[in-house]
Amino acid sequence: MKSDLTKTQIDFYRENGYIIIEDFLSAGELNAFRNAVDDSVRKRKGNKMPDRALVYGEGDEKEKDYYDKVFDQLLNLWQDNEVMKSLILDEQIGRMAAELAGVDGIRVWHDQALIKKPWANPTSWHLDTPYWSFSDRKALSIWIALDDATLEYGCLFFIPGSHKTTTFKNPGIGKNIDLIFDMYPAYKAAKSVAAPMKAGSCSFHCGLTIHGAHANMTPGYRRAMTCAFMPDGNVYNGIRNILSDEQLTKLKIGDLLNEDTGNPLVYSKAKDK
Ligand SMILES: O=C(O)CCC(=O)C(=O)O
Repeated sequence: MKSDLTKTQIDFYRENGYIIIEDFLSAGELNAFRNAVDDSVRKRKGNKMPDRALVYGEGDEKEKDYYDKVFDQLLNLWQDNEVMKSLILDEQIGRMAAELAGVDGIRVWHDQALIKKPWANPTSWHLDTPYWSFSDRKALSIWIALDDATLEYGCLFFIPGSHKTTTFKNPGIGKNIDLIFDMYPAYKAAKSVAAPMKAGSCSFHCGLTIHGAHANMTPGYRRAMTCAFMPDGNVYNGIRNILSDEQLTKLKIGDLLNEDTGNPLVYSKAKDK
């Protein structure tokens, strides 16, 4: 795993709200994580969450036919797949996320396998952080390409610098790819950047960077493994997202989200000395 970041890479991330790291995984790691995702797909039998029959994303049900064809989405593979656990809880990735964000400690919020099947719909422009149960401008995700994610297969796109001005208000993610510009008309004229990646490469993006992905214009698969990271010390903001019924009954707005079972601290600068 190519886990060392240069100052130039960190500066690029802070300025643009994303960074691409080519050849992040070794061939052996790529093969192992690819197989692990396929294994989870088989075992989950369509369940998105490891511990409950939950369909993630409230809007999905209404327009199931369309959203089912954006991607297959499995969450928290680290909780029921040992190989994925080794990836998601890897301290090296945690350190990269913390260094890019500029924080001393980072927790896993949730992981996701995002699989664009043959001829999948595009992923409309959206923000991530407004969906999460905490509000932190520094929260971010890693996105690892497990297949070649080219322009044809549904690569990511970013609007560089957008993370500096977007807010925690949720513009949603609609069938129309441009819905976000109703809330952010200033970005309607912005230049987007494609992020094609070879299998094994990865990107990090800030949860407030406007991003989306192309349709899959091929009969092949575009598998990606992602993980959202929450800077340590964040508090509950009242949004449910992945929280369980049990957590919801206990949590009050303003409570620390520091349960190691659900949101493990994967990197702490204090322990890294
Ligand atoms: O993989 C995709 O199509 C979209 C990914 C995404 O939006 C994310 O990882 O935040």
